[in-house]
Amino acid sequence: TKDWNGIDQVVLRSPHGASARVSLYGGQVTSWRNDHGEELLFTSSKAIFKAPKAMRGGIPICFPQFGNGGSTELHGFARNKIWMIEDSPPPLHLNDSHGKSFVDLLLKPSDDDMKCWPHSFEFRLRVSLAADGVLNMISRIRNVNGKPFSFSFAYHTYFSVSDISEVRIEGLETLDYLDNLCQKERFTEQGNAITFESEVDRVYVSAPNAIAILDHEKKRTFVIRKEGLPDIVVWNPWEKKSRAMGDLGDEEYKQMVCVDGAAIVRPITLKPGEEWTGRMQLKVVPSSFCSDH
Ligand code: TA6
Repeated sequence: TKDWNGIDQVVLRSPHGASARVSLYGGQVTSWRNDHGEELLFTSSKAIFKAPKAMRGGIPICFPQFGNGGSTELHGFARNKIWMIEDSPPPLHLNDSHGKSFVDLLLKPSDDDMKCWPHSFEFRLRVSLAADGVLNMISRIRNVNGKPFSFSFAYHTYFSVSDISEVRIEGLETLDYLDNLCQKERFTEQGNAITFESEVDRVYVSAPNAIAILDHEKKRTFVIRKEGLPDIVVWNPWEKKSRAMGDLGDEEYKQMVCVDGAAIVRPITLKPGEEWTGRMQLKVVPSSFCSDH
């Protein structure tokens, strides 16, 4: 199918009614729905499905850099490129196709990309949807260059929540984080789950491989599992920043939270011929009685 800008999107469907949508623009997952057809990812009502920026929502991919300060544009160029569908990618060592609906995408650098980031790579992305509606993303980045290169990476995931003030994130307690609102100064999180009452923009360092986002009002919990991605980004722009963003409604910050599986604090270095794999799995479950109280 085509998205609003005429760019191809691939729709994945589970036998029980769950679905996911992947745009070839950016390799961005633009929708993930459960068996009842409820959308689980946030998309701004003011999202722009047009270059030169990724649309505001879904799961844009940040590569080869997260944030600014590197040699490429903010959050890298991968989210602003047209990816190709690859019919028979090199086999994955983990069995990720059994019983799943999936698509394999490929990104290689253009001449323009090479000007700002002069490294040859092959970036393979598999997005799959399991029969139970679990969404899986596997990124494989290979150095096909003659010399080593380093990069940072994030699955910049916009979760849909009913009211940010009622949201808690569990799994990041007591970790160190770099605060983007304080020149990346390092702080240590206290023992409680994370809640939101103002802008948050942090990179939690060496986070556990499972994190939960509890949506009290919707009585559901997102479980994020990750491999090869040591860090977790947590972002909510809150009121003031939302007003300053043209592609986000003034009040829409209440309905979103970004929680990204990422590799940022220690960039990944690949020698010629080496490949890195970063995997994220998203699942939604009803909140249990215990976590609800
Ligand atoms: O940490 C998240 C973040 O880097 C924020 O600082 C914020 O500006 C953002 O991602 C969104 O970036 P974008 O380029 O998509 O507007």
